[in-house]
Amino acid sequence: MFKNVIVRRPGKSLIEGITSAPELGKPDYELALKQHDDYIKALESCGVEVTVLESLEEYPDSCFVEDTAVLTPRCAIISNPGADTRRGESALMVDTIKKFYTDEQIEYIKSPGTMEGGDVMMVGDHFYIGLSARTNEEGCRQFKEALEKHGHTCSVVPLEKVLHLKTGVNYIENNNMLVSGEFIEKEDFKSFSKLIVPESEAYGANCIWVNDTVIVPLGYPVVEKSIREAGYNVIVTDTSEYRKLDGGLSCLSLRF
Ligand code: CIR
Repeated sequence: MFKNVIVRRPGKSLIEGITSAPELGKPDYELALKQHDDYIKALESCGVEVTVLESLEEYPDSCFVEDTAVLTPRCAIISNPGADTRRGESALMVDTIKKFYTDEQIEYIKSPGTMEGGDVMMVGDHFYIGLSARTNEEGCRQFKEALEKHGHTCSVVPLEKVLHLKTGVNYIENNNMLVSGEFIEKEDFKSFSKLIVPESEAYGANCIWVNDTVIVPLGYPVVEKSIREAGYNVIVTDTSEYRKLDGGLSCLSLRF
């Protein structure tokens, strides 16, 4: 179960965030703020305490806090983002993370290693890390070493197409995994009970499990139905403005 969540308000500079899909247009800032409010409410209704950090105008993508750290029941690993414009975001999370973890529990990914938390998927004590355009081999090596020091295990999953590992695959507990595209046939995930996400709803693969509820983005009916049929309580929330910047539901929070 998760007790805590950290989010960061988007700044007005959000509209300058990194995107691979400029054809979707720039985010509407006011609508993004409203969607952020709704996201926080959805999380609170799952019984977690949400820490809301101030926006950082100098970092357009800083509301995507998931990329700045990986928080486990035993340790916190501060990332080193692979995107140049995001590199400074991780250091700015440390003070907040120190409210929840001791210095001995905190590890740091250092250059030339790069790592973004969107590439990390927790399955109990085991962590999958995507080798991606943002997380390099040295980042994976340091991450594995840090996890093992604290009694976790880790395996590396090379990515072919998507931005982050969790863009395409998400564990929703009870052995259930949402899988799309390149992850449907992956050997690494063959022992899980798979909820297959159709290509037309690929963005919907990024859902989050929070204390037996699954939060699902608005507009992905096939995904929503398969999660309900798997027996979960579902909350639907709109993330249309974050999608314009390749950001999904998981990217907007750190859950621990
Ligand atoms: C970026 O490209 O870094 C942001 N525009 C989106 C980050 C999405 N984060 C995530 O998938 N964890």
